[in-house]
Amino acid sequence: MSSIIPTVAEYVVNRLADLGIDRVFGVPGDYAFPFADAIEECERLEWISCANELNAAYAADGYARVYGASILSTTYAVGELSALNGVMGSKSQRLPVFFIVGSPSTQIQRQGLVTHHTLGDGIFNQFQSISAAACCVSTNLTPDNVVDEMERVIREALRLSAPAYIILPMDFARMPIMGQPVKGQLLNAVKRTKSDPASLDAAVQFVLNKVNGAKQIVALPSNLIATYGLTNQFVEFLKQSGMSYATSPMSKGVISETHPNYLGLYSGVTSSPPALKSIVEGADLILDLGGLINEDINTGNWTSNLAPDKTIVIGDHFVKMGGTLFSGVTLEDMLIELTQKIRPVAKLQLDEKPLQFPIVGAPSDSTSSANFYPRLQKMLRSGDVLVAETGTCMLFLTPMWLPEGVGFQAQALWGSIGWATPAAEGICMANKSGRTILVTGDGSHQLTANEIGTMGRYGIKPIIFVLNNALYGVEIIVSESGWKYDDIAQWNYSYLPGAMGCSDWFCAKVSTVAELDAAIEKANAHDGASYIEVMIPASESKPVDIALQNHVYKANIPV
Ligand SMILES: Cc1ncc(C[n+]2csc(CCOP(=O)(O)OP(=O)(O)O)c2C)c(N)n1
Ligand SMILES: [Mg+2]
Repeated sequence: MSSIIPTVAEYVVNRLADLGIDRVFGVPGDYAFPFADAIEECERLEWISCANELNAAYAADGYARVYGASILSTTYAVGELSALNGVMGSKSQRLPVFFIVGSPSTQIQRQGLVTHHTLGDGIFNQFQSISAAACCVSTNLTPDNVVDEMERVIREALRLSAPAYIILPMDFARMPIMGQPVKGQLLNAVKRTKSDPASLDAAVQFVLNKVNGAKQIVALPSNLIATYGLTNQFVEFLKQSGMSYATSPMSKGVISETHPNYLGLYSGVTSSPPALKSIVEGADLILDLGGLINEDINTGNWTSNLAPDKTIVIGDHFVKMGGTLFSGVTLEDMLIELTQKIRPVAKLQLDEKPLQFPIVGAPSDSTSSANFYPRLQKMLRSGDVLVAETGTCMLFLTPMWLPEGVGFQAQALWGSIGWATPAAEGICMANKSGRTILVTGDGSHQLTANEIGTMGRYGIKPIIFVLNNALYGVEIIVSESGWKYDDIAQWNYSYLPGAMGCSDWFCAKVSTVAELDAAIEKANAHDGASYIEVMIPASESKPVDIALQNHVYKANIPV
């Protein structure tokens, strides 16, 4: 920090850097210069200039998935409003993103001056409520509230695992703070909210009684296990209880798929292996760790059948079964207590094991989904994180069995196309353990492809597969074909990295299996980023049967 007493902007960025976050994703703008200056001066933080604010928000989302929290910085109004879909996505996916915004000075605001990035009406606070709605907590900082407010905001963002909105007028930003600065701790050392002891005892006893009275028990961990940093605790719980578990499209990757108690991917009629549906639904007790399992896409369009009277939901801060509800209990404390007190339970038997997809296709065959996905699966190795975009690829990637140590990230609930490309940037920057492999459809990629230039500029080394079918293919699958609005502009994707200044990238366009094999071999060996455009026949995207469409969109809405 430049002065002995830090300025408000310096204090904010340093207090967030205390958490161990080492990058800030953003786009600078004059009202936010004090933040940008403080970030550039802070040795613990690197400023990552993204192509636009939406990309920055997606990148911050990706970073928070791996590290546990992240920082996003934009200017007032035009910047923050551009970021909002991304920040709202982080709220939906339960990720703490500290969203810091610089605003016009209080001198400008008090005089009601007509100034840029406003509606010219002298009203300055009308965008705050919009941005704050994408967050779980918000604060308007001043020199005298900044110390207390930063503690409150950090605590709330971590308690609710969701974004925090921090806005700071430009003049206040350059003033010294009042009060005693707080030196924070690294994220994994921060004490999280504790449960009410009596409620915790009662909830734990309730769950144990149900467990003791059940013979076939299955756990369904959600993404909250990862966002609250509870993966190791859940592994310990599995060790003590011996309980079988399944993931779902929304929670794929939160926990190993090689564990002996792993059953597969539960997703209603689209469960994999298919027999898993009856195993999960036939259990006499289901521990739903998160409470979002019955989302439509997560359950093959609500084809799940999890009896409420057999399902205990252990949520972020509550435990619920039918009309019985315990509040004031955290998921973390529940897992810790249950790990200590649970008796070993029977392992569920499912004979079908998730497998390596067989490698198919002759060298001269055209590339297709059938020959691409097995090759992708084969190239995965421990430490890799597979990033999956919304679109047809999700239908292939969620049932794909992942080798040990391979992570999986998707925006399965919010589902905003374009997320995956910048998110892969943030994930790659936070993922110190291995490679980051992005799979995106061409249509989705067109929304945010300009972030490739940022990746090249900062020298990160993702492996990117762009699936070129010249269509919004998945939209055809879920509706009638023939609409022109599902055709997209035909780009030469493999030229993009070069055009965006990415040097030392291995780029290829592949349309035969031999070319695909050669490109994967090259990408595996290349010490640099790779960008592989894979041609996929448009004819693969066929509408599902009209009866199924009606079932999905008209008939099968749960009441
Ligand atoms: C921001 C946003 N806009 C529109 C949609 C609707 N949508 C969902 S998937 C999709 C098409 C994806 O096409 P592509 O990435 O090419 O994948 P494909 O299915 O062709 O492999 C669209 C437009 C969305 N989910 N998010
Ligand atoms: Mg497409």
